[in-house]
Amino acid sequence: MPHLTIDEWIKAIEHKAESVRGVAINEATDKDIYYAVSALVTEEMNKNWLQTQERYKEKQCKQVYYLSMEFLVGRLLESNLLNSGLLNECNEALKKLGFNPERVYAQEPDAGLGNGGLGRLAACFLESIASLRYAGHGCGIRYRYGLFEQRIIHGHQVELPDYWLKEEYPWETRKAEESVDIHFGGDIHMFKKNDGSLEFKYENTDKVTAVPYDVPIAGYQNKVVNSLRLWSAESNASDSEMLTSQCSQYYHHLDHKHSIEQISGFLYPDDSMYEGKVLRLKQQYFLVSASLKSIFRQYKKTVRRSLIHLPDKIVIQINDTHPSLAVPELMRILMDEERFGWEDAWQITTKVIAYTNHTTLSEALEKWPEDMVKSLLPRLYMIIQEINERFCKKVWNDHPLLREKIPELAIIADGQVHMARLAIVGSFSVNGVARLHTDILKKKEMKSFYTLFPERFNNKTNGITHRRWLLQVNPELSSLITDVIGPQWIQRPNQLISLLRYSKDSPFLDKVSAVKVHNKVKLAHFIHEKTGIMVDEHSIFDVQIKRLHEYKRQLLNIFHVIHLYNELKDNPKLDITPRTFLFGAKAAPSYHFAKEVIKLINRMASLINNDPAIHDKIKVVFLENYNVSLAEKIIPATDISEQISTASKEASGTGNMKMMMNGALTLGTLDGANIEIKDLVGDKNIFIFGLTADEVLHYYNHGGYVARDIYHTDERVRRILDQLKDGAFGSQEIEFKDIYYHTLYHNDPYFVLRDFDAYIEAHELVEQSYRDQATWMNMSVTNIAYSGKFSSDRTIQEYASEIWKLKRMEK
Ligand code: 26V
Repeated sequence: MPHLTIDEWIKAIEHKAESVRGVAINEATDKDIYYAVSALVTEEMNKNWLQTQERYKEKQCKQVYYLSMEFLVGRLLESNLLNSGLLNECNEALKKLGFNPERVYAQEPDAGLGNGGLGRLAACFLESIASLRYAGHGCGIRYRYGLFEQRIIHGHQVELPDYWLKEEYPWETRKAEESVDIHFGGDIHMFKKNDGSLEFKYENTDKVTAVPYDVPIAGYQNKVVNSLRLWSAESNASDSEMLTSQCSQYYHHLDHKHSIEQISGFLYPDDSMYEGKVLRLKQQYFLVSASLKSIFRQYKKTVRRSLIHLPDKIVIQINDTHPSLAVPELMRILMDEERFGWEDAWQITTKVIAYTNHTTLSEALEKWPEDMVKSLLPRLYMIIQEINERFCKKVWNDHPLLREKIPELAIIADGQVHMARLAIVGSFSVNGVARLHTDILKKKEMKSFYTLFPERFNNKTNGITHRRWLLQVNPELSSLITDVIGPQWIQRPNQLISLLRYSKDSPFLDKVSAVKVHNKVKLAHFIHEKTGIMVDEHSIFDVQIKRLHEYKRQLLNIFHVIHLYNELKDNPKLDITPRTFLFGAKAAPSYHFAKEVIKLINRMASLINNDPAIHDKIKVVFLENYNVSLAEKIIPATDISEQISTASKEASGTGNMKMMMNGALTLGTLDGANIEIKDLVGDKNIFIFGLTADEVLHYYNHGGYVARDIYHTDERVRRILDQLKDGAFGSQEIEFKDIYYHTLYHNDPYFVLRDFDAYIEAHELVEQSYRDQATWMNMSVTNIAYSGKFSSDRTIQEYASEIWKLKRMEK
């Protein structure tokens, strides 16, 4: 289908609307057209999907499996059209048929199978793996409910279930014949065989069927189509088998079936505090066991050599510790099913598994109660015990200097299984996701492990797919770029650097600026439609969009807004450049403080937006239900990208990269990948403020910070906190005393007050800089020019050559 003309496209869409939806084109709805176009692009992708699989089989090339509890893919129709080389003609055909392409694409549910950074990274990685012609696939869970839908009602967050599969999902193919059985619980029997070796038999396990649903992942115009395999939990006993049974058994059966289906029931929200919930542990084992079984099946079908060669053909990257049961499960399969001895099985396992760490927040580290692991996964528990014993013995014997560290190194300690320790011990590579983050892992969080295994630790700074996050979401900017430097940047994002030649070219800067205004106008319409708030496209669009968490410091942002508001109330004539403060953030349902911050932002929005004394100089907008599709609307319209986490806390950040690539300037701390952005663009093209990671860590280790001192010495801060305590922004039901007490009585653990002054000063510099549009646009284009480094193509290239040892498929 590649070279259909627009007229042929029109015919094909008409025909598909009839054949798949049974409607004539003049009766068709946006939904009908969405399904018709999806069917057309599926046909195109399916051909390449089959061919890609055949080539992998024939060449027996090494493959990477990316195991992740989350894949935040968002909508797929437009990106599939783009990568299949069909987008432009399709758009034209749709318009000629009288349909608005954007509205057609918006018919698709936004697949929210992830919480935020970690899940979206997994989706970007799959796109880059396919675009770079690597053999690599995702393995995840087909949750029936994705991350909750957020509504803001009277300023409060309310969560609704995200039942995204209500209608047919055109991208998935159910592969019932490739189902596998997963076993939980049961009794383990040990036999001694004649040769002295041990054999394990399991009885009375609870059996769950894992059914794969495959989603094609198309590379950019290269005919490669890889797979994302999402597992769904089903009960294997059919309803009809139960017809003959007694009534009580029938209800028992239904109950059992329901509890099995719960395993792929919903995605857990990323909480402020890690909690060991048994259903989550079931989900993790379900993902790991199903994926490994299917990897083995594939290996046996194609390679047909002893499994001792597994590490030459397969590498498994685990996305955080969530799939770290892959270590004992791989050991179990190799020993109990494939009859390897411990040593060989351990050799294979530790050559196959690689682990990525995504956070150093200690409260987020996964630990499972020993008893829970023991009763849910008795055989895995035995294996973890053995891994732990051998490991601790080795440390004791070979590393006398680390003997006293054994309690912090042991995989099983104080009644808990420490998953990060299991992942490090059981893998050949441990990577952080930005330079600073990896350094902190080595020097602090995982210091003793680094002493033991220095060769395992490495950095892979995150990236984002520039095809979705620039080419697709900002077509106007993309074509301006292509006009001046040619289209090669689409395959080689580093070539964006050629834009530097145009960073002082006023006609070019004017065009880039006009595109930004155009995107802001579009977003302004959207905001008006959703919230009724009118915002000025000539105001500075100052944006913070990310999960709500104390360390990300949305509170610091809103304190600045309150400060500006106070200043304007004191002096209504104050000459400031108009600003629009935009927020998007979901709080975990049980995270009380985060929800208070959402309330405060919404409260300030309604006060400020409706205060005639402000004369529209500032507007505050909280857009509900921040997700991938909303990000796609906001990012191209952003002027200021707020990346203001407490230094050392944000492992990398990826929103910072997306906004930079769309010409926004970063206002940020020296944290995560902000540091690498700064190193590239230089101090004059970024607004950096606040404590450094070393300073923050020094305060944590040695004390010396007293939040109350700042309250007493900085009257701007005191005024804001007192306003919160005294109900200046409250109404009868709403008040913000918690924020006041939390900040002052817990000594402001994220240094909001400590960085306040530096933040205000940085904002003043932003404001002055914006007044000089020529300089601003020069800064903006400089940022775009250097953003190529943050393409996930670069990241995947590094994973592939340094960790996975994969070669690209030939063209
Ligand atoms: C933890 C939990 C615990 C409760 C159950 C659900 C759940 C889901 C996820 C997590 C861990 C989240 C860690 C994470 O998302 N880290 C982010 O990873 C990004 C990609 O590397 C990085 O850019 C962000 O800085 C980092 O916060």
